[in-house]
Amino acid sequence: MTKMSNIPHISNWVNGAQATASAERITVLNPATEEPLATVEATTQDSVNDVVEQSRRAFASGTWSRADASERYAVLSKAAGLLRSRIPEFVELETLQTGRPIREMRAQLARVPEWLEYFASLARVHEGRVTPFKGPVINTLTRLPLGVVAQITPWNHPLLIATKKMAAALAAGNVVVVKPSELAPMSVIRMGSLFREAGLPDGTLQIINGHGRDTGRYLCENPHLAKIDLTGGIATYQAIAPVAALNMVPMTAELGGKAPVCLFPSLPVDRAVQAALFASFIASGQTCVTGSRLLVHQDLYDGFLESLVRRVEGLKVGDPQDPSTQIGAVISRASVTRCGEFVERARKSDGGRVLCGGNPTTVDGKGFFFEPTVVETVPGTDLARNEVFGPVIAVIRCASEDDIIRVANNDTAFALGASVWTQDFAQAHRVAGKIESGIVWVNGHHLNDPSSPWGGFGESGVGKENGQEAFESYTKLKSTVINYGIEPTWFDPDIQGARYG
Ligand code: TXE
Repeated sequence: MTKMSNIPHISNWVNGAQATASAERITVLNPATEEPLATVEATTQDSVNDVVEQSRRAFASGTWSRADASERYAVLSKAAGLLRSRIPEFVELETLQTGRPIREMRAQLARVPEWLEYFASLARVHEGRVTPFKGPVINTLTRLPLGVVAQITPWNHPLLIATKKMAAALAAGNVVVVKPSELAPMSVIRMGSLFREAGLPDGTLQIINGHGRDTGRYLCENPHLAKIDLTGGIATYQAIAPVAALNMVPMTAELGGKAPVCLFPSLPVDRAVQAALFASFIASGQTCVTGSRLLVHQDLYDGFLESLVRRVEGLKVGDPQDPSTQIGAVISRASVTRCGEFVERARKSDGGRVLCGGNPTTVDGKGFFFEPTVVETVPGTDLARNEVFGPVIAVIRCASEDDIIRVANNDTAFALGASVWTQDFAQAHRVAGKIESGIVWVNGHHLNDPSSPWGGFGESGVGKENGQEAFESYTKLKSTVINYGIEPTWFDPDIQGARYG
């Protein structure tokens, strides 16, 4: 085990420099080896409030908030280029701190610069509007930045999720305070110096560390925020939302999911199995759109199940640094326990049949690993309804197309992602149209793009990431009404038919 004194300390990023905020520190572990990687600050309430105050000054200075669109475009584009040139170092950090296979992190991070490029472009091309206002009046609508915005980001895709939020907010001219997850903050902190190199004015992007229950809470309770953007659990949303409401702070929240993977008999069995593996086991099932419910039409079911189990048993769980590893660690010991509890409840209380996996495991005797697991169950059970956020997948036999749609829509309060797999063109449209979910993929899963709005219905959250929707959610709309012909004669004597509105 590495000695604590040998590991680096990574300070907060404030006003364009590393800043020490506290005596207390948090140790970041490598989930695959349980070894400490670094320490980060446990930022105190006073320090959080100082950072927000300095951020307010940065916003008021106008250096970024009133910068030309062309300047925002130039800085974000340059940041994209810098990030693209440094992908290998970010991949290494991301793999170490999340325990996810290097193959996944290479594929995911190679695309992250696109988010900076997309929002840079939106900043440059975004135009206001002129409304058809009655009379000799010109009414312009312009979008202004909000102010100091807080972004609370998670550990499962640390860099992707933080970058998509930062890019949208910065493109719109805001000052951003990011609080990354204490479990995997290292890649996000490194973005501070990268943005500085790209020319972002100091104080425009602040990155502070700490536990959610302390630092995250202090940040969200600060009354001077203009928006809170969270990706995390529903409990976190429920802790933050009342304060945000009292402070009249709008929220975007990207919470959990229980994505159905709807598999129809027009698919060859092998392709249905490929689809299920892809949807379910990326990131060891730790994504908000994990295909955690396989809803399989009965005409496909038996052959599918047999082949699925064989393929899942063959998945290579291993060292995340090894390019041939297919399944890495889960984020923490607590997560291993949670996966085990889901399996136990499914088996003991809900009559579920564990078809493969079901147990904690280790690699070379260490790490937080859980076997890829498939449990046959029925609608309405704990595993069919609730998010595991791990590699424990429910498979449910469904009698018909209508049955699949009914289970997909009614069995859970989440509605973030869903996929429909069929070779029947009409069925694809019919089912996709009836599924109640923020994102529906047809013959795909996990597909994303900076231009494509991302966010759920119901308990999966409010608002959207990505796309023009995200950009606009980081702005406020100002209406300027310019009169060039209506005289203010209302209270003059003997005036008939004057207009006041
Ligand atoms: O998330 P948390 P956790 C879901 C998933 C998972 C569950 C819990 O279901 O099992 O959430 O995961 C910060 N005030 N998702 O516990 O705690 C925290 O420090 C302010 C879905 O890891 O919500 C971190 O930065 N901030 C999701 C961030 O919230 C607080 C990704 C997320 O951590 C806070 C992650 C508070 N009171 C989990 N409490 C997705 N949609 O991809 C915590 N935080």
